[in-house]
Amino acid sequence: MSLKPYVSAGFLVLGGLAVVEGARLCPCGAGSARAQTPAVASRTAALHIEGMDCPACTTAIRIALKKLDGVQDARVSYANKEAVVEYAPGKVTPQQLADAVNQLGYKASLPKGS
Ligand SMILES: [Cu+2]
Repeated sequence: MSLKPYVSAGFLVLGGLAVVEGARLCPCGAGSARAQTPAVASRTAALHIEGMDCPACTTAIRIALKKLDGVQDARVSYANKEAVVEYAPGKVTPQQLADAVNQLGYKASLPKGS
């Protein structure tokens, strides 16, 4: 396994937080799918994401999003440069979703008015 230069970036920013998984380790080809959990009250947010290099980057992003408390489902499209996230309002905010993606080294933006 080879470490790319940008892998270290995630460690510097986070200080005391134990979010080592935040480093951008694209599992290109090695991602494992997770079972989807049934949603209760949920809202959907669409994030625009720049910086995905290959389709497997979607796996890294999806896993990071689904780790967040309150995220019920996340679908990431490489072709559309978009993540569609089902989340529980009150537990997590769209901005926190974008922040999680940004911590991986991508650039997420929220649609205006969301
Ligand atoms: Cu990739």
